[in-house]
Amino acid sequence: MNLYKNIVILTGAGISAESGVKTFRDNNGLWEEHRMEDVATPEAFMRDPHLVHRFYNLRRAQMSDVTPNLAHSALALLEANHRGSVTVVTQNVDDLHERGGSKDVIHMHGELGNVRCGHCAEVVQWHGDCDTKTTCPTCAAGGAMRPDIVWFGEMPFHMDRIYGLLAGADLFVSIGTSGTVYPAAGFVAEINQIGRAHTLEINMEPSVGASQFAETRHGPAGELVPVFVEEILRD
Ligand code: BV8
Repeated sequence: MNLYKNIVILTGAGISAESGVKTFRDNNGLWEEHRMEDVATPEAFMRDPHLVHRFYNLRRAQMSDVTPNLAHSALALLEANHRGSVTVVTQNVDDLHERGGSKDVIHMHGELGNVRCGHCAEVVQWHGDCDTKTTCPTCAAGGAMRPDIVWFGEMPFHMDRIYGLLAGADLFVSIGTSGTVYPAAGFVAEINQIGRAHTLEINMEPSVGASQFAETRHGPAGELVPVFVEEILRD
């Protein structure tokens, strides 16, 4: 009889690192080349839309060069075989969870594969470059398209659904996140407040919030996540 019914898994850039996707804060991370304020805020987009479009166009183009790793496929295996529910809440904007086979994925910080019209708010799938000349396929407004990404100071997506999932979880696992960005970094405190779930952190090194987890395992996600999944499915 499996111990856990409702499993919520939070992931961050660290789960995509072994696929070759740069993380944000590791030594050669994304922010090293750019100050966060220069590329991931609405003010930055107003100030220099070309720089911001270039930053996201580069990352969107990189998506076709990377493939899911063993951690992504292990989470898909868990979702397919676990008798209860398994939901991935990701801070990542890549599509590696979906390409790894996960079905129930919530992108709280948006997706590189979508752009949004600042004029009519339509969200469209986008795989090429987007720039200040791109017109909206829905309302034909020119120069109003932006990455459908949650920037600093903007409200993350699907928060009601996420807090509902946290309230019903009996296992909360955080994988590959430094625990520096809110509200995601606050989910473990939310879970501990409710007091029903076991909490596990799987990360290369202790995150900022490591002490809030009942259990921590440190090392590469590609190694540790398959072991964790195997344990859960064996129960
Ligand atoms: C909000 C999209 C409220 C962009 C991202 C002052 C001013 C303004 C805001 C704030 C402020 N103080 C606090 C805030 C809130 C702010 C915030 O938290 N700031 C931080 C910096 C203090 N948060 C926000 O602004 C959020 N919105 O609060 O709105 C609100 C309320 C009402 C009305 C309106 C608004 C929005 C935050 C979202 C920002 N967007 N991403 C993009 O991707 O380009 S955040 C960005 O950081 C990514 O999404 C990323 O996922 C996220 C967190 O980073 P991590 O994923 O953790 O990545 P990181 O590199 O840090 O860590 C990787 C980890 O993996 C490391 O620990 C490493 O050891 C590990 N690792 C590496 N390799 C491996 C590994 N682990 C395992 N295996 C490996 N192989």
